[in-house]
Amino acid sequence: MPARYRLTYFNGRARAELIRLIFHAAGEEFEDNRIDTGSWQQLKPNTPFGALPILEFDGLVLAQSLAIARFLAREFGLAGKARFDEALVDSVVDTSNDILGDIVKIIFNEDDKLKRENQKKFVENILPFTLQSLENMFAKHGKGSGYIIGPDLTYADLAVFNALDQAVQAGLVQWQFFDRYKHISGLLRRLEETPRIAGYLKTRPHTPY
Ligand SMILES: N[C@@H](CCC(=O)N[C@@H](CS)C(=O)NCC(=O)O)C(=O)O
Repeated sequence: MPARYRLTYFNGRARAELIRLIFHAAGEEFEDNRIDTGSWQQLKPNTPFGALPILEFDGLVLAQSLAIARFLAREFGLAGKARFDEALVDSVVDTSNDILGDIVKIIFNEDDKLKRENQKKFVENILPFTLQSLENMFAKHGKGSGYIIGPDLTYADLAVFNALDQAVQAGLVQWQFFDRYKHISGLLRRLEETPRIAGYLKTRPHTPY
């Protein structure tokens, strides 16, 4: 039987990887439809906003990576419990998405000088400031659970993991960079050891970004 959900994106992590991580963390089946640029030109006019990723299910189509991630997180119980917790979770996801935006801008910058400047600013200022802010969120809202908005795993944890993983995969920092942030490094270890996530990380396609 075909999977209920079909996620369409290019063959890369970028704006689809958080969605893939949500599926894997929840243990939900989906079709990971990775298309090439030729197929994209045909599909583009038939997508809601002319961009990927899109999620198709039950005859419906949803676009915008964060809208898809939030929808699935709610469906799978990974969005936070109380209304304010949901908002805190979203605030962490949006912060992680800002980091991802910075990474994408650096990777695709064709001006070498500007690229180097942005990379320096990212590694020396933006990333440390954001990591410390996330540490503060753990201390205040983690409830000693090891998850950023405790007591349970939410898609905020996956979003933090994803943004930092993409920073490492892009060669901007190494994993050791996070060691001095005790809550974050603990979370990264815990997620990497979670069987469903570990299984995916081992088998996912190798792509440059
Ligand atoms: N805010 C959107 C951005 C979507 C976006 O820019 N997608 C790019 C790939 S990362 C795309 O579809 N590019 C192909 C095109 O615009 O034709 C999201 O998060 O989904």
